[in-house]
Parts: sequence; C-alpha cells; structure tokens
Amino acid sequence: MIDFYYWPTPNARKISILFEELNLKYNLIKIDINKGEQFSEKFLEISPNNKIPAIQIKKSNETINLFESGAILLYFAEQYKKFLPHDLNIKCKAIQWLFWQMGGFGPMLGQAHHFNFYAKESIEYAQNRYSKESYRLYNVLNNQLRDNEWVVGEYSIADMAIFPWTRTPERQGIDLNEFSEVLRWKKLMNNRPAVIKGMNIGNELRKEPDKKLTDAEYENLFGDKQYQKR
Ligand SMILES: N[C@@H](CCC(=O)N[C@@H](CS)C(=O)NCC(=O)O)C(=O)O
Repeated sequence: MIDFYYWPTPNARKISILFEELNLKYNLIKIDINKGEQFSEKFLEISPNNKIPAIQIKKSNETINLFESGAILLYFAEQYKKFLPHDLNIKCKAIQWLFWQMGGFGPMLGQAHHFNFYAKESIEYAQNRYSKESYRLYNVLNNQLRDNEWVVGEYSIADMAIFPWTRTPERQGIDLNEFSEVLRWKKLMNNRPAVIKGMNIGNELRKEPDKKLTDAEYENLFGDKQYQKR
C-alpha cells in the first residue's frame, strides 16, 4: 500500500493527478504544513527536507521512502510504464520539461506568489524580479505549446508537473490572457476527469482564499521555525 503524505498545494497535486490517472489506491496522510506537522520526527524520516509531497511504500521485504515531487512522478511513471514516452528522445524531452518545472517554473512562481501575497512587507524589487521571471517562463511554456498539443506531444508527467502551478496566476502577477496557448492547454487538462479529481483532493483542508495566515502559521511556514537545524 502507498502512504501519500499530502497537503493541498501545487507540488502535492502533481502526485494526486498521477495517482488518479493511474487509478491507484493510496492512503492519504495529511501533513498540515500550516501547523508545522512537517517538522515531526516521524515525517522527517520520510522527508528530511521537511516538505510535502512524500510517499512511503511498505513491501514485505523493503520500505521505500521518496520525497521531491519530480522523483515521485518519475518513480510511478517508470513503474507503470505510463505517462512517460517510450521513445528515448521524446522521453528525455518529457524529463527535460519536468526538470524545467522543478528547477524554474515552480520555484520562481512560488517566489512571485510569496512576495506578492504572503510577505508582510511590500518589497517592490522582489515582486518585480519574480513576477517578471514568471512572465518570462510562462512565455517559454506558451511557445512550446504553440507547436505541441501537450507539453511534449503526448500527455505525460511533464503536463502533470506544470499544470497545478498555473492555478492562481493572479498571485504570481500574471494575466493568463496574454498566453493563449497556455489557456488552450489548460482547457485540455481540465477536460480530463483524473486531473479534476486530483486537483480537488483534500480541498476542504484549504484556507478560505481571503483568510490570512495566523502569526503561528506564518512562523511555521516562513519564520525562524523553518530554519532551525534538525
Ligand atoms: N521541490 C519540492 C518542493 C516541495 C515544497 O516546497 N513543498 C511545500 C508545499 S508546496 C512544503 O511542504 N512546504 C512546507 C515547508 O516548507 O515547511 C517538491 O517539488 O517536492
């Protein structure tokens, strides 16, 4: 059985989309990152980077722990031989776009979201830097999608990795109307029942959109608590 350590965020939703696409059964184990549950000793044994998503698979003769959403996507795509092209050249293209999401699109959009939405002070330099970088990255994606129905020509874990990050563009300082191919591709994604289901797992756990973090929650996510040596 697969234990899926989860909180409804873009990185975790990549995995719930893949699990729904594969029709896998799993235990959903909620890690409330606002409350600081990601710092518990038990969770750190599975995910030493104190972040979700993470998975644990207990087999009769071994236990597999995995963190980092890109690695988790690759693990299951390889295991089930699905959503990763078989042709080596196209497969590496899919992995290339997965790495592009993991190393650029996710982290930069995350920083834009942070400085536009969460930061307690308004720092214009940081807001501009990350919103502009997000804009640049959306444009790279838009260009790729101009010649490709899906990110690499067939639906793959690259699409699943990128899609959840396009959910709240306004918080990234982005107007999606400027990126017509991204809008077209988002419609395609939203036509897939597994994508809809995967995106909605645990939605009841989310904060109301306008509800600000409490001081304790802020401390867990962005304060000194985050930077203690563990
Ligand atoms: N590169 C990691 C990033 C994971 C990540 O940033 N997770 C966030 C939620 S999306 C988290 O667990 N934050 C809690 C914390 O930083 O303590 C991945 O893709 O798995």
